[in-house]
Amino acid sequence: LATAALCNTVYAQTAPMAPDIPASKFATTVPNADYVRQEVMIPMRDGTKLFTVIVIPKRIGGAKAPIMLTRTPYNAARRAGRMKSPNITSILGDGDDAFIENGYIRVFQDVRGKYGSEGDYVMTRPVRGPLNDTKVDHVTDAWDTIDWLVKNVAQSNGKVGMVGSSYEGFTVLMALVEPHPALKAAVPMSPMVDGWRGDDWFHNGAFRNTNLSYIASQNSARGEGEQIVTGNYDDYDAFLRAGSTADFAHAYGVDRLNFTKKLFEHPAYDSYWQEQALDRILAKRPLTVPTMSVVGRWDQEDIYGAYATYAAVEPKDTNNKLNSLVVGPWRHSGVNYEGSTLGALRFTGDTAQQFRRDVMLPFFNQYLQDGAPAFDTPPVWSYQTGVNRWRRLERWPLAPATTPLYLQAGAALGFDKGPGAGRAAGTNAAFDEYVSDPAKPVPFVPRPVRMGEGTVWKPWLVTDQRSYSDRPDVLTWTSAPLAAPLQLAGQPMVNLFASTSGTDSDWVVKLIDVYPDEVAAQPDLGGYQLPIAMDIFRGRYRQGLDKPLAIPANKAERYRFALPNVDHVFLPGHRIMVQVQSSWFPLYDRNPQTFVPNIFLAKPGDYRKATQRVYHAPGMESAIELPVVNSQQ
Ligand code: PG9
Repeated sequence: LATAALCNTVYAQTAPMAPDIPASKFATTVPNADYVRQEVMIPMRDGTKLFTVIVIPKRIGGAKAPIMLTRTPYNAARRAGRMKSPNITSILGDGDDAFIENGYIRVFQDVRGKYGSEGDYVMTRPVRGPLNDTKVDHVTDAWDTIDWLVKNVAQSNGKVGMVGSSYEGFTVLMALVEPHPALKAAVPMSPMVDGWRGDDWFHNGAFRNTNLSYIASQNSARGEGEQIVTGNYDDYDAFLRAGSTADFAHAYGVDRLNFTKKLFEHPAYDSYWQEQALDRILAKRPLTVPTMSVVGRWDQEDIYGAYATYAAVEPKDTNNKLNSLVVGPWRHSGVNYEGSTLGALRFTGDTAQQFRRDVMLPFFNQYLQDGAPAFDTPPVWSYQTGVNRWRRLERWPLAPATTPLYLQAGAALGFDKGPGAGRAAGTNAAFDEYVSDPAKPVPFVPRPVRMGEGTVWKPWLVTDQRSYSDRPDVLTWTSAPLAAPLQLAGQPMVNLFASTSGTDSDWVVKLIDVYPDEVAAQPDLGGYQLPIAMDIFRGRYRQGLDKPLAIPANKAERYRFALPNVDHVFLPGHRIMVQVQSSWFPLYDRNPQTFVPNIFLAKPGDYRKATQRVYHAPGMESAIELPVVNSQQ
């Protein structure tokens, strides 16, 4: 009776025409949740409020706990809401497993201007200074956020850690520029550090066309943005038919977005890029917060930044305690997912979880959890590929110097310069040559190219290179099968003597591990050409990254650039291979091979075939200088 009366009363109070969608945000109740989830707007020093989600595990009860903070442009509500569930393990990501098990308070915040946060969005907003004349940046926003959290989250023990990958790794590094005293430890993963040298936007001056769809989706709206719709199944066709990258951007309207304009206005490594490179900024700051930089060996988006930051900061780490480096056998952000395979490669179990549980968690715990034991943080924790094992190292790189591996006549590779200083018996050629045709650029993965598909994009840096080694526009040199293991630990350097019949040129160089013809344990690896380190260099920058210069036609010039770091053992029976080509499409924009002031704006007539020569002649001994380590460490 009582219930019926209550119902009648309630119904009687709701007018038939009362609006049925609440005026303010409505959320269903999640009964029996093992966490408390709060959404707050945290005020910054300029009055802008940033949307922040705080997830507190109920199991900590009345105890105090540390906060693990991530600042993101990728929707904090979703980062803390993978699915609706009463279980904290279901609402947070796989990469949060170690934090969940150890009672951390997990916090995600939308950066200014994205999703629930107020303010203007500026892509990877530069630090206050010549590029940022406002009073706020990610440095101040992180500081203000941490200050608010430790003062307003009742369960906070006053200690905060920061973690995040890629853009979220960039915001971790930004917080270290002027860290809040409560920020006790940081793990930037695959951080975007230098957009021109080797992270997302360019590699050595060659532009990464994938960015245009990223910019469309991130910069066309505060929330979910637009997609580029080409009507082409194969991205190769879509980009080739458009013409230059600016033509492509124009065709789909993304040249109207400010960040596209900024990219097109700064094709060289000018002050715009130099002044926002975070390794350069952090090198000038005191090192006070224990920092563990993490990256995947085959990180297809930000393979540069973690090593660069570690190297820039390392001279300040006098006791080898505060600045550490972790490299796992992962793709971009793979550290936060299952890590037992990558493409065709199989590793020793879930290497990503091994790192999170056995290294990252005790690293954070010692600084953040009251009473946690000290952890002997490895200065470098590296997964050695080829032999598949984790190693604790005292420094990086291990190899004190490099040893040249010469591109010899007769498509051979060797640690000597080859017969007749580069002229193999029976050949007179002082060079090998190919024709690079911008109308038929070399694809970076087998066609059809589907850059937006995770199964194509995520493992592409371990793609079997057999599809390219026999192309007439790719040069290939191969060593004899190795009789003994060859261990590399450091950064290979390209030292190429090459000419072009054009007046500009790209040089793509790949260091490859060729598996034996038959691999009984895993037949699909028989003869596999596994990329160990590959990169591209835009020839116009050979005399200075900020000094684009035409290349004199048909004149051999020296091109010197670093490949990504390797920690790899070429096993006996394997062969070493080097490939050289002049396009890597459509990931990288095409070099027209005619010098023009700005390649973004090249016109159809600028794209011309060119004859490319790579020399192995006296005084012009092309080589890849390898970081060889002789003893097994
Ligand atoms: N690699 C992505 C990105 C970072 C920074 C700027 C632009 C893109 C990312 O995964 O966040």
